[in-house]
Amino acid sequence: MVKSGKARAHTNIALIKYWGKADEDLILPMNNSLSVSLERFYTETKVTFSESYTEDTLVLNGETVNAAESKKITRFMDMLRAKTNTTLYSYIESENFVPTAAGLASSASAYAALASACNEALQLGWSDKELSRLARRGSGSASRSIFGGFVEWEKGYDDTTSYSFPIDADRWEDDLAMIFVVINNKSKKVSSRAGMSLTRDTSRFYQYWLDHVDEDIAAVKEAISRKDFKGLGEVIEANGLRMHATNLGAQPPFTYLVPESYQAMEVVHQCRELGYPCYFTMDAGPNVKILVEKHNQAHVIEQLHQHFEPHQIIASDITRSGVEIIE
Ligand code: 2P0
Repeated sequence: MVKSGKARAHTNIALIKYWGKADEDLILPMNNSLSVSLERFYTETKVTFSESYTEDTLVLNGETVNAAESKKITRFMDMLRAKTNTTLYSYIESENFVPTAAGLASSASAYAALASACNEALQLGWSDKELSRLARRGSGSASRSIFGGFVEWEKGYDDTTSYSFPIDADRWEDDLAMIFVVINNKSKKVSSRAGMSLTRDTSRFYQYWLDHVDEDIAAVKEAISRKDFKGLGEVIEANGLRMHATNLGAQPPFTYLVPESYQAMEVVHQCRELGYPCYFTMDAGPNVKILVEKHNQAHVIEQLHQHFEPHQIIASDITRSGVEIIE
């Protein structure tokens, strides 16, 4: 018996960050987070289950993956088998459509696509809400990549109550874009998993982070409901910087940002002075992502070109499409 399914999921960038787990095994976060899904960056994954397989195999961009990544996948597939009473092993073919220069983490789109492909292959009939819970077990941010547009991940308190859902923005997403300034795509020294764990456990600033994140979520939702770009931008920029500040308070302290990251932030400030509103956010790496209204996108890119090489600058629309079955 052979069963297969193929799905596509877009990656997402958090505007209000997920930083720290309440449960490492279930991947329950310490706080709610909120993201936008990106048109240009996605993963397509085909999963095949067969009685003839004796283990799970992952082929990523045409190459069989290393033991560490394969261990994460096996753990995810073991969890799925337990949940669905399946005994079949899988052959997973995954392709990342992310410009290689972008150096973007793809675990969000990867586990969202895998969850959906498994749903199709095993004919589980799970809803998007159930898929969001399932994807979360692979990587926290993957719970948000089940949906398009603005998405909130409700932290919940157990496996059932922690999942993401879309936020109605009356198609405001169509007017917005995100510009990536790719500083470098080398592997990071501190993985996001290790970084958020160290910070949660040791940072003197972590409680402050937790105390203020709910008000940021509320302010962002209020800004979305009014299509208030300045209101949205000011909150997301402050939230991103505050996440990075928690890392400086960890023991030992660490940072993902490098001098070129600050240079890109400075260009964002200059753009605002020139009358092109735009706001930055950074994740577990040095790259800077800039949220902009589409009608100002070309102006901001022109300013960035004065400091960065053309190949370092990649723009993407925001997609309102969630995960989809493609075969
Ligand atoms: C986010 N990041 O909200 C935050 C902001 C990075 C910085 O989610 O351990 O790959 O697999 O749950 O989802 C990156 O962490 O971590 C991340 P795990 P994940 O997008």
